[in-house]
Amino acid sequence: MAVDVLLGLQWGDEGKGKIVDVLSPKYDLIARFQGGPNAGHTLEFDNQKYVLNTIPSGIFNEKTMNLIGNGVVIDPIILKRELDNLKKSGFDPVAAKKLVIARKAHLILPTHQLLDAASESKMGEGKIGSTLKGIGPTYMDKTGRNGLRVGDTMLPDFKEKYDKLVNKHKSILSHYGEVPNFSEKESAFFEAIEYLKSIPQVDSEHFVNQYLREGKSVLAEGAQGAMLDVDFGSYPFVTSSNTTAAGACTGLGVAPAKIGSVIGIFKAYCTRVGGGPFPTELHDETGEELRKVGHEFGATTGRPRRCGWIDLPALKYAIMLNGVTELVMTKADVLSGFDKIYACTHYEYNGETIDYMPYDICSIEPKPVFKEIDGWNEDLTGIKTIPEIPAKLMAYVKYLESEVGVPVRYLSVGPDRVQTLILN
Ligand code: 2SA
Ligand code: GDP
Ligand code: MG
Repeated sequence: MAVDVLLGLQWGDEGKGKIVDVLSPKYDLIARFQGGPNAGHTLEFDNQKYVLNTIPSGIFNEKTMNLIGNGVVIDPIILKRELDNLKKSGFDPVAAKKLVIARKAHLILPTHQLLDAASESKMGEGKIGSTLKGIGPTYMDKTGRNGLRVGDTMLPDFKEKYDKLVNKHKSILSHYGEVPNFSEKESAFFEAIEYLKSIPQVDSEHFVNQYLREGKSVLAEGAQGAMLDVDFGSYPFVTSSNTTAAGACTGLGVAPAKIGSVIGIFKAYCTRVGGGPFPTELHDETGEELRKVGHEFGATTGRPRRCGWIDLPALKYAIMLNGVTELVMTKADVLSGFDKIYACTHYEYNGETIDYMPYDICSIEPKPVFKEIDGWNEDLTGIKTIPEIPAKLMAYVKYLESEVGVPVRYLSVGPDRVQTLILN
Protein backbone atom coordinates (compact mmCIF):
# COMPACT_ATOMS: atom_id res chain seq x y z
CA MET A 1 0.00 0.00 0.00
CA ALA A 2 1.01 3.61 -0.50
CA VAL A 3 0.20 6.91 1.17
CA ASP A 4 -2.04 9.15 -0.92
CA VAL A 5 -1.53 12.85 -0.37
CA LEU A 6 -4.18 15.55 -0.56
CA LEU A 7 -3.04 19.14 -0.66
CA GLY A 8 -3.92 22.69 -1.67
CA LEU A 9 -2.54 24.01 -4.95
CA GLN A 10 -3.13 27.72 -4.39
CA TRP A 11 -2.77 29.94 -1.31
CA GLY A 12 -4.76 27.70 1.02
CA ASP A 13 -8.49 27.41 1.80
CA GLU A 14 -9.23 25.43 -1.36
CA GLY A 15 -11.63 23.23 0.61
CA LYS A 16 -9.21 20.56 1.84
CA GLY A 17 -11.20 19.88 5.00
CA LYS A 18 -14.39 19.24 3.05
CA ILE A 19 -12.71 16.92 0.53
CA VAL A 20 -10.74 14.94 3.12
CA ASP A 21 -14.01 14.37 4.95
CA VAL A 22 -15.65 13.20 1.71
CA LEU A 23 -12.77 10.83 0.93
CA SER A 24 -12.18 9.57 4.46
CA PRO A 25 -14.51 6.52 4.18
CA LYS A 26 -11.99 5.19 1.62
CA TYR A 27 -9.12 5.42 4.10
CA ASP A 28 -8.09 3.65 7.30
CA LEU A 29 -5.89 6.52 8.45
CA ILE A 30 -5.89 10.29 7.86
CA ALA A 31 -2.65 12.01 8.83
CA ARG A 32 -1.89 15.73 9.07
CA PHE A 33 1.76 16.31 8.14
CA GLN A 34 2.61 20.02 8.52
CA GLY A 35 1.40 23.39 9.70
CA GLY A 36 -0.54 23.83 12.89
CA PRO A 37 -3.49 25.81 14.21
CA ASN A 38 -2.89 28.46 11.55
CA ALA A 39 -4.99 26.08 9.45
CA GLY A 40 -8.76 26.24 9.43
CA HIS A 41 -10.32 23.23 7.69
CA THR A 42 -14.09 23.52 7.37
CA LEU A 43 -16.47 20.58 7.09
CA GLU A 44 -20.21 20.66 6.72
CA PHE A 45 -22.74 17.87 7.01
CA ASP A 46 -26.22 17.38 8.53
CA ASN A 47 -26.63 21.18 8.65
CA GLN A 48 -23.66 21.50 11.00
CA LYS A 49 -20.39 23.27 10.32
CA TYR A 50 -17.12 22.32 12.00
CA VAL A 51 -13.75 24.08 11.75
CA LEU A 52 -10.71 21.98 12.56
CA ASN A 53 -7.32 23.55 13.26
CA THR A 54 -5.04 20.73 14.34
CA ILE A 55 -7.21 17.62 14.21
CA PRO A 56 -7.24 15.72 10.89
CA SER A 57 -10.45 15.98 8.87
CA GLY A 58 -11.13 12.23 9.04
CA ILE A 59 -12.34 12.58 12.61
CA PHE A 60 -16.05 12.40 11.74
CA ASN A 61 -15.74 9.12 9.93
CA GLU A 62 -16.50 6.28 12.26
CA LYS A 63 -13.90 3.80 11.09
CA THR A 64 -11.01 6.15 10.34
CA MET A 65 -8.01 6.60 12.62
CA ASN A 66 -6.44 10.08 12.71
CA LEU A 67 -2.81 10.98 13.29
CA ILE A 68 -1.28 14.38 14.02
CA GLY A 69 2.14 13.81 12.44
CA ASN A 70 5.62 14.82 13.55
CA GLY A 71 5.72 17.68 11.03
CA VAL A 72 2.80 19.46 12.70
CA VAL A 73 3.28 22.13 15.36
CA ILE A 74 0.77 21.84 18.20
CA ASP A 75 -0.71 24.46 20.47
CA PRO A 76 -2.01 22.36 23.38
CA ILE A 77 -4.52 25.07 24.35
CA ILE A 78 -6.06 25.15 20.89
CA LEU A 79 -6.01 21.36 20.57
CA LYS A 80 -7.82 21.00 23.92
CA ARG A 81 -10.39 23.58 22.84
CA GLU A 82 -10.94 21.74 19.56
CA LEU A 83 -11.47 18.47 21.38
CA ASP A 84 -13.76 20.09 23.99
CA ASN A 85 -15.88 21.59 21.20
CA LEU A 86 -16.09 18.27 19.40
CA LYS A 87 -17.16 16.60 22.63
CA LYS A 88 -19.95 19.19 23.01
CA SER A 89 -21.12 18.28 19.51
CA GLY A 90 -21.27 14.61 20.43
CA PHE A 91 -17.90 13.49 19.03
CA ASP A 92 -15.17 12.42 21.41
CA PRO A 93 -12.21 11.20 19.35
CA VAL A 94 -10.08 10.50 22.42
CA ALA A 95 -12.72 8.34 24.11
CA ALA A 96 -13.42 6.68 20.75
CA LYS A 97 -9.67 5.94 20.40
CA LYS A 98 -9.59 7.63 16.99
CA LEU A 99 -6.78 10.11 17.55
CA VAL A 100 -3.07 9.64 18.07
CA ILE A 101 -0.36 12.22 18.14
CA ALA A 102 3.29 12.04 17.12
CA ARG A 103 5.63 12.35 20.05
CA LYS A 104 8.10 14.09 17.73
CA ALA A 105 5.66 16.91 16.88
CA HIS A 106 6.78 20.27 18.26
CA LEU A 107 4.88 22.33 20.81
CA ILE A 108 3.81 25.93 20.37
CA LEU A 109 4.44 27.81 23.62
CA PRO A 110 2.63 31.01 24.69
CA THR A 111 5.90 32.87 24.12
CA HIS A 112 6.05 31.64 20.49
CA GLN A 113 2.84 33.57 19.92
CA LEU A 114 4.29 36.66 21.59
CA LEU A 115 7.33 36.40 19.33
CA ASP A 116 5.11 36.04 16.25
CA ALA A 117 3.16 39.17 17.24
CA ALA A 118 6.31 41.13 18.12
CA SER A 119 7.96 40.25 14.82
CA GLU A 120 4.87 41.19 12.80
CA SER A 121 4.40 44.47 14.67
CA LYS A 122 7.89 45.60 13.69
CA MET A 123 7.49 44.84 9.99
CA GLY A 124 5.05 47.59 9.06
CA GLU A 125 4.09 47.44 5.37
CA GLY A 126 6.22 44.34 4.81
CA LYS A 127 4.47 42.22 7.44
CA ILE A 128 3.68 38.66 6.45
CA GLY A 129 0.11 38.80 7.70
CA SER A 130 0.67 35.72 9.81
CA THR A 131 -2.22 34.16 11.71
CA LEU A 132 -0.34 35.08 14.93
CA LYS A 133 -0.53 31.50 16.13
CA GLY A 134 3.22 31.27 16.76
CA ILE A 135 3.90 29.07 13.74
CA GLY A 136 7.07 30.75 12.45
CA PRO A 137 8.83 31.00 15.83
CA THR A 138 7.98 27.37 16.67
CA TYR A 139 9.47 26.06 13.41
CA MET A 140 12.47 28.35 14.02
CA ASP A 141 13.07 26.65 17.38
CA LYS A 142 12.59 23.25 15.72
CA THR A 143 15.25 23.88 13.06
CA GLY A 144 17.33 25.84 15.57
CA ARG A 145 17.34 22.69 17.74
CA ASN A 146 15.79 24.38 20.76
CA GLY A 147 12.22 23.15 20.43
CA LEU A 148 10.04 21.24 22.85
CA ARG A 149 8.30 18.15 21.55
CA VAL A 150 5.12 16.36 22.55
CA GLY A 151 7.18 13.43 23.90
CA ASP A 152 9.03 15.80 26.25
CA THR A 153 5.81 16.29 28.23
CA MET A 154 6.27 12.76 29.58
CA LEU A 155 9.81 13.40 30.82
CA PRO A 156 10.62 14.46 34.39
CA ASP A 157 12.56 17.53 33.26
CA PHE A 158 9.80 18.97 31.02
CA LYS A 159 9.34 22.07 33.20
CA GLU A 160 13.10 22.76 33.22
CA LYS A 161 13.22 22.46 29.43
CA TYR A 162 10.20 24.75 29.18
CA ASP A 163 11.76 27.37 31.50
CA LYS A 164 15.01 27.30 29.55
CA LEU A 165 13.25 27.97 26.26
CA VAL A 166 10.95 30.61 27.74
CA ASN A 167 13.93 32.46 29.22
CA LYS A 168 15.48 32.56 25.77
CA HIS A 169 12.23 33.87 24.35
CA LYS A 170 12.00 36.54 27.06
CA SER A 171 15.43 37.81 26.21
CA ILE A 172 14.50 38.06 22.50
CA LEU A 173 11.17 39.72 23.38
CA SER A 174 12.95 42.30 25.52
CA HIS A 175 14.67 43.54 22.35
CA TYR A 176 11.25 44.35 20.93
CA GLY A 177 10.20 46.26 24.09
CA GLU A 178 8.52 45.34 27.36
CA VAL A 179 7.78 41.62 27.72
CA PRO A 180 3.97 41.26 28.03
CA ASN A 181 2.53 39.38 30.99
CA PHE A 182 1.51 35.90 29.90
CA SER A 183 0.89 34.17 33.23
CA GLU A 184 -2.75 33.40 32.43
CA LYS A 185 -1.82 31.87 29.09
CA GLU A 186 0.94 29.91 30.84
CA SER A 187 -1.52 28.40 33.34
CA ALA A 188 -3.83 27.43 30.47
CA PHE A 189 -0.83 25.91 28.67
CA PHE A 190 0.10 23.64 31.57
CA GLU A 191 -3.51 22.65 32.10
CA ALA A 192 -3.74 21.73 28.40
CA ILE A 193 -0.46 19.81 28.61
CA GLU A 194 -2.00 17.56 31.28
CA TYR A 195 -4.93 16.95 28.91
CA LEU A 196 -2.57 16.34 25.97
CA LYS A 197 -0.98 13.51 27.94
CA SER A 198 -4.26 11.61 27.76
CA ILE A 199 -3.93 11.32 23.96
CA PRO A 200 -1.89 8.28 22.89
CA GLN A 201 1.56 9.24 21.62
CA VAL A 202 3.18 7.34 18.75
CA ASP A 203 6.21 7.47 16.51
CA SER A 204 4.44 8.51 13.32
CA GLU A 205 7.08 6.90 11.09
CA HIS A 206 6.46 3.47 12.64
CA PHE A 207 2.74 4.03 12.97
CA VAL A 208 2.18 4.93 9.30
CA ASN A 209 4.52 2.27 7.92
CA GLN A 210 2.82 -0.37 10.04
CA TYR A 211 -0.49 0.63 8.45
CA LEU A 212 1.08 0.21 5.02
CA ARG A 213 2.56 -3.18 5.90
CA GLU A 214 -0.88 -4.34 7.02
CA GLY A 215 -2.32 -3.34 3.65
CA LYS A 216 -4.28 -0.43 5.12
CA SER A 217 -4.95 2.79 3.27
CA VAL A 218 -3.52 6.14 4.37
CA LEU A 219 -4.29 9.69 3.28
CA ALA A 220 -1.91 12.51 4.20
CA GLU A 221 -3.77 15.80 4.69
CA GLY A 222 -1.96 18.99 3.79
CA ALA A 223 -2.57 22.43 5.26
CA GLN A 224 -2.24 25.88 3.65
CA GLY A 225 -1.31 25.60 -0.04
CA ALA A 226 1.61 25.06 -2.41
CA MET A 227 2.05 28.79 -3.02
CA LEU A 228 2.69 29.25 0.71
CA ASP A 229 5.47 26.59 0.78
CA VAL A 230 8.53 27.88 2.65
CA ASP A 231 10.82 26.91 -0.27
CA PHE A 232 8.65 27.42 -3.33
CA GLY A 233 6.07 30.02 -2.30
CA SER A 234 6.43 33.76 -2.69
CA TYR A 235 9.12 34.00 -0.03
CA PRO A 236 9.08 35.65 2.49
CA PHE A 237 5.28 35.79 2.23
CA VAL A 238 4.91 32.11 3.03
CA THR A 239 4.21 29.88 5.98
CA SER A 240 7.11 28.15 7.75
CA SER A 241 6.64 24.57 6.58
CA ASN A 242 6.79 22.55 3.38
CA THR A 243 3.18 22.48 2.24
CA THR A 244 4.08 20.50 -0.88
CA ALA A 245 4.04 16.70 -1.26
CA ALA A 246 7.63 16.34 -0.03
CA GLY A 247 6.38 17.63 3.32
CA ALA A 248 4.27 14.48 3.66
CA CYS A 249 7.45 12.37 3.63
CA THR A 250 9.26 14.36 6.31
CA GLY A 251 6.12 15.25 8.24
CA LEU A 252 5.08 11.63 8.74
CA GLY A 253 8.20 9.55 8.17
CA VAL A 254 7.25 8.00 4.83
CA ALA A 255 9.71 7.23 2.04
CA PRO A 256 9.11 8.96 -1.34
CA ALA A 257 8.57 5.58 -3.05
CA LYS A 258 5.67 4.97 -0.67
CA ILE A 259 3.68 7.95 -1.98
CA GLY A 260 0.72 6.94 -4.17
CA SER A 261 -1.82 9.33 -5.66
CA VAL A 262 -1.35 13.03 -5.15
CA ILE A 263 -4.72 14.75 -5.05
CA GLY A 264 -4.44 18.48 -5.71
CA ILE A 265 -7.27 20.82 -4.78
CA PHE A 266 -7.95 24.19 -6.34
CA LYS A 267 -10.78 26.67 -6.29
CA ALA A 268 -12.49 27.65 -9.53
CA TYR A 269 -10.96 31.08 -8.79
CA CYS A 270 -8.23 32.17 -6.37
CA THR A 271 -7.98 33.60 -2.89
CA ARG A 272 -5.14 34.62 -0.64
CA VAL A 273 -5.19 35.80 2.97
CA GLY A 274 -2.26 37.70 4.46
CA GLY A 275 0.40 39.73 2.66
CA GLY A 276 2.38 38.99 -0.47
CA PRO A 277 2.04 38.97 -4.24
CA PHE A 278 -1.20 37.82 -5.85
CA PRO A 279 -1.05 38.55 -9.58
CA THR A 280 -4.71 37.91 -10.42
CA GLU A 281 -6.14 39.79 -7.44
CA LEU A 282 -9.24 41.84 -8.22
CA HIS A 283 -9.40 45.18 -6.43
CA ASP A 284 -12.87 45.97 -7.78
CA GLU A 285 -16.52 45.01 -7.28
CA THR A 286 -15.93 41.64 -8.93
CA GLY A 287 -13.42 40.82 -6.19
CA GLU A 288 -15.96 41.97 -3.60
CA GLU A 289 -18.62 39.81 -5.22
CA LEU A 290 -16.39 36.72 -5.11
CA ARG A 291 -15.68 37.39 -1.43
CA LYS A 292 -19.36 37.85 -0.65
CA VAL A 293 -20.72 34.90 -2.61
CA GLY A 294 -17.84 32.60 -1.66
CA HIS A 295 -17.90 33.68 2.02
CA GLU A 296 -14.19 34.29 1.72
CA PHE A 297 -13.15 35.00 5.29
CA GLY A 298 -10.35 33.27 7.20
CA ALA A 299 -11.60 30.13 8.92
CA THR A 300 -9.21 30.75 11.82
CA THR A 301 -8.86 34.52 12.05
CA GLY A 302 -12.00 35.78 10.25
CA ARG A 303 -9.84 38.05 8.06
CA PRO A 304 -11.29 38.91 4.64
CA ARG A 305 -9.57 36.89 1.95
CA ARG A 306 -8.28 38.63 -1.15
CA CYS A 307 -10.02 37.29 -4.27
CA GLY A 308 -9.10 37.01 -7.95
CA TRP A 309 -9.38 34.87 -11.08
CA ILE A 310 -7.69 31.53 -11.56
CA ASP A 311 -3.95 31.73 -12.15
CA LEU A 312 -2.75 29.01 -14.55
CA PRO A 313 1.01 29.65 -14.35
CA ALA A 314 0.74 29.33 -10.55
CA LEU A 315 -1.49 26.24 -10.82
CA LYS A 316 0.84 24.51 -13.29
CA TYR A 317 3.79 25.27 -11.02
CA ALA A 318 1.97 23.74 -8.04
CA ILE A 319 1.01 20.65 -10.07
CA MET A 320 4.63 20.17 -11.11
CA LEU A 321 6.02 20.63 -7.59
CA ASN A 322 3.59 18.12 -6.13
CA GLY A 323 3.44 15.54 -8.92
CA VAL A 324 -0.34 15.86 -8.85
CA THR A 325 -2.10 12.83 -10.32
CA GLU A 326 -5.71 14.00 -9.99
CA LEU A 327 -7.48 17.26 -9.34
CA VAL A 328 -10.41 18.47 -7.31
CA MET A 329 -12.07 21.72 -8.30
CA THR A 330 -14.08 23.39 -5.55
CA LYS A 331 -16.42 26.36 -5.31
CA ALA A 332 -17.63 26.12 -8.92
CA ASP A 333 -21.03 27.24 -7.55
CA VAL A 334 -19.55 30.59 -6.51
CA LEU A 335 -18.97 31.49 -10.17
CA SER A 336 -22.62 30.92 -11.16
CA GLY A 337 -24.13 34.12 -12.49
CA PHE A 338 -20.89 35.70 -13.70
CA ASP A 339 -21.48 36.53 -17.35
CA LYS A 340 -17.78 36.14 -18.15
CA ILE A 341 -15.04 34.53 -16.12
CA TYR A 342 -11.31 34.84 -16.71
CA ALA A 343 -8.26 32.60 -16.54
CA CYS A 344 -4.75 34.04 -16.34
CA THR A 345 -2.71 32.20 -18.97
CA HIS A 346 0.53 34.22 -18.86
CA TYR A 347 2.13 37.17 -17.17
CA GLU A 348 3.67 40.31 -18.55
CA TYR A 349 6.84 40.82 -16.62
CA ASN A 350 9.70 43.20 -17.22
CA GLY A 351 8.56 43.78 -20.81
CA GLU A 352 8.34 40.05 -21.57
CA THR A 353 5.49 37.55 -21.72
CA ILE A 354 6.21 34.63 -19.38
CA ASP A 355 4.26 31.59 -18.19
CA TYR A 356 6.05 30.82 -14.92
CA MET A 357 6.41 32.35 -11.46
CA PRO A 358 9.42 34.69 -11.59
CA TYR A 359 11.97 34.73 -8.76
CA ASP A 360 11.58 38.38 -7.92
CA ILE A 361 7.77 38.27 -7.70
CA CYS A 362 7.75 40.22 -4.42
CA SER A 363 9.37 43.36 -5.77
CA ILE A 364 8.08 43.34 -9.37
CA GLU A 365 4.59 41.88 -9.47
CA PRO A 366 3.72 40.17 -12.77
CA LYS A 367 0.76 41.59 -14.69
CA PRO A 368 -1.74 38.85 -15.61
CA VAL A 369 -2.80 38.19 -19.21
CA PHE A 370 -6.37 36.83 -19.20
CA LYS A 371 -8.41 34.57 -21.43
CA GLU A 372 -12.13 35.37 -21.38
CA ILE A 373 -14.44 32.43 -20.83
CA ASP A 374 -18.25 32.24 -20.96
CA GLY A 375 -19.84 31.92 -17.56
CA TRP A 376 -22.95 29.96 -16.61
CA ASN A 377 -26.09 31.07 -14.80
CA GLU A 378 -27.41 27.85 -13.34
CA ASP A 379 -27.43 27.32 -9.59
CA LEU A 380 -25.15 24.31 -9.05
CA THR A 381 -25.75 23.66 -5.40
CA GLY A 382 -28.45 21.01 -5.90
CA ILE A 383 -26.72 19.13 -8.72
CA LYS A 384 -26.41 15.42 -8.07
CA THR A 385 -25.47 13.93 -11.45
CA ILE A 386 -23.02 14.68 -14.25
CA PRO A 387 -25.66 15.35 -16.95
CA GLU A 388 -26.97 18.21 -14.80
CA ILE A 389 -23.63 20.06 -15.02
CA PRO A 390 -24.06 23.13 -17.27
CA ALA A 391 -22.23 22.77 -20.59
CA LYS A 392 -20.32 26.01 -20.02
CA LEU A 393 -19.02 24.82 -16.66
CA MET A 394 -17.97 21.52 -18.26
CA ALA A 395 -16.20 23.51 -20.98
CA TYR A 396 -14.35 25.48 -18.26
CA VAL A 397 -13.29 22.21 -16.59
CA LYS A 398 -12.15 20.71 -19.92
CA TYR A 399 -10.22 23.88 -20.75
CA LEU A 400 -8.40 23.76 -17.39
CA GLU A 401 -7.63 20.05 -17.82
CA SER A 402 -6.18 20.65 -21.27
CA GLU A 403 -4.04 23.50 -19.93
CA VAL A 404 -2.62 21.67 -16.92
CA GLY A 405 -2.61 18.12 -18.30
CA VAL A 406 -4.19 16.45 -15.24
CA PRO A 407 -7.81 15.24 -14.96
CA VAL A 408 -10.34 16.90 -12.68
CA ARG A 409 -11.72 13.92 -10.81
CA TYR A 410 -14.03 15.66 -8.32
CA LEU A 411 -16.15 18.77 -8.65
CA SER A 412 -17.41 20.48 -5.51
CA VAL A 413 -20.56 22.59 -5.85
CA GLY A 414 -21.22 23.63 -2.28
CA PRO A 415 -19.76 23.37 1.23
CA ASP A 416 -21.73 20.30 2.28
CA ARG A 417 -20.30 16.81 2.07
CA VAL A 418 -23.08 15.77 -0.30
CA GLN A 419 -22.38 18.61 -2.75
CA THR A 420 -19.60 16.68 -4.45
CA LEU A 421 -19.57 15.06 -7.90
CA ILE A 422 -17.20 12.41 -9.20
CA LEU A 423 -16.39 13.31 -12.81
CA ASN A 424 -14.39 10.28 -13.94
P1 2SA B 1 1.54 31.73 9.49
O1 2SA B 1 0.49 32.00 10.52
O2 2SA B 1 2.91 32.07 9.99
O3 2SA B 1 1.48 30.38 8.89
O4 2SA B 1 1.24 32.80 8.30
C1 2SA B 1 2.12 32.90 7.21
C2 2SA B 1 1.34 33.07 5.92
O5 2SA B 1 0.56 31.89 5.68
C3 2SA B 1 -0.78 32.23 5.51
N1 2SA B 1 -1.65 31.22 6.10
C4 2SA B 1 -2.84 30.88 5.57
N2 2SA B 1 -3.39 31.19 4.39
C5 2SA B 1 -4.64 30.69 4.17
N3 2SA B 1 -5.36 30.01 5.11
C6 2SA B 1 -4.81 29.70 6.31
N4 2SA B 1 -5.59 29.26 7.30
C7 2SA B 1 -6.73 30.10 7.79
C8 2SA B 1 -7.99 29.77 7.02
C9 2SA B 1 -6.32 31.58 7.68
C10 2SA B 1 -7.15 32.58 8.48
O6 2SA B 1 -8.27 28.58 6.92
O7 2SA B 1 -8.71 30.66 6.54
O8 2SA B 1 -8.09 32.25 9.19
O9 2SA B 1 -6.77 33.76 8.38
C11 2SA B 1 -3.47 30.09 6.55
N5 2SA B 1 -2.63 29.88 7.57
C12 2SA B 1 -1.51 30.58 7.27
C13 2SA B 1 -0.94 33.53 6.31
O10 2SA B 1 -2.11 34.26 5.95
C14 2SA B 1 0.33 34.24 5.97
O11 2SA B 1 0.24 34.81 4.70
P1 GDP C 1 -9.33 24.49 3.73
O1 GDP C 1 -8.42 25.25 4.63
O2 GDP C 1 -8.70 24.17 2.42
O3 GDP C 1 -9.95 23.29 4.38
O4 GDP C 1 -10.55 25.46 3.37
P2 GDP C 1 -11.36 26.42 4.37
O5 GDP C 1 -12.25 25.61 5.22
O6 GDP C 1 -10.44 27.36 5.05
O7 GDP C 1 -12.17 27.30 3.33
C1 GDP C 1 -13.00 26.74 2.37
C2 GDP C 1 -14.41 27.31 2.58
O8 GDP C 1 -15.20 27.02 1.45
C3 GDP C 1 -15.13 26.69 3.76
O9 GDP C 1 -16.01 27.64 4.29
C4 GDP C 1 -15.90 25.53 3.11
O10 GDP C 1 -17.08 25.20 3.85
C5 GDP C 1 -16.27 26.16 1.79
N1 GDP C 1 -16.40 25.23 0.66
C6 GDP C 1 -15.70 24.12 0.35
N2 GDP C 1 -16.06 23.64 -0.85
C7 GDP C 1 -17.01 24.48 -1.32
C8 GDP C 1 -17.76 24.54 -2.52
O11 GDP C 1 -17.60 23.74 -3.44
N3 GDP C 1 -18.64 25.59 -2.66
C9 GDP C 1 -18.82 26.51 -1.69
N4 GDP C 1 -19.69 27.49 -1.90
N5 GDP C 1 -18.13 26.48 -0.54
C10 GDP C 1 -17.23 25.49 -0.37
MG1 MG D 1 -8.42 27.07 5.60
